[in-house]
Amino acid sequence: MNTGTRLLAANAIPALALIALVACGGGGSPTSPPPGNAGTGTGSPGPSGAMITIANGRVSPQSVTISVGQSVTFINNDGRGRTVYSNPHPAHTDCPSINAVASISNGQTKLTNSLPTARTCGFHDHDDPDNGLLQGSIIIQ
Ligand SMILES: [Cu+2]
Repeated sequence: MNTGTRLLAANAIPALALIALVACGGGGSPTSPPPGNAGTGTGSPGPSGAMITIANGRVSPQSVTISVGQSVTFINNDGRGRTVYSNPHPAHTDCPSINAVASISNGQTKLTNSLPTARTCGFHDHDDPDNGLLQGSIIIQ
């Protein structure tokens, strides 16, 4: 008798899991973010340790140095919207704190989140990812 009951219970679990999966099938699955939005970054901004301006189709300066825990300020004066994300394109996984900038409209100022690790982080314009003028690096030390 016990064996039969156990078999029934074992069969019931996958069936319930399947029902749960189907029930969650609606929009907004966390496993499939929209392109370009992978890794919006966690945490919050730290004190700004450097400033990067986007103007005339390029970022300036292309390399800045900050201390561990600081943020970088991005200013867009390029006359059009830009998108700032961590390398590598399109995964944006190296330094998710940079992804807090994301879309930045003309005239807007945005901060990265606090960069918590001593390393060098590359970034790019997600809508023009191969344009070297819109790429740069943040050295965290
Ligand atoms: Cu990208």
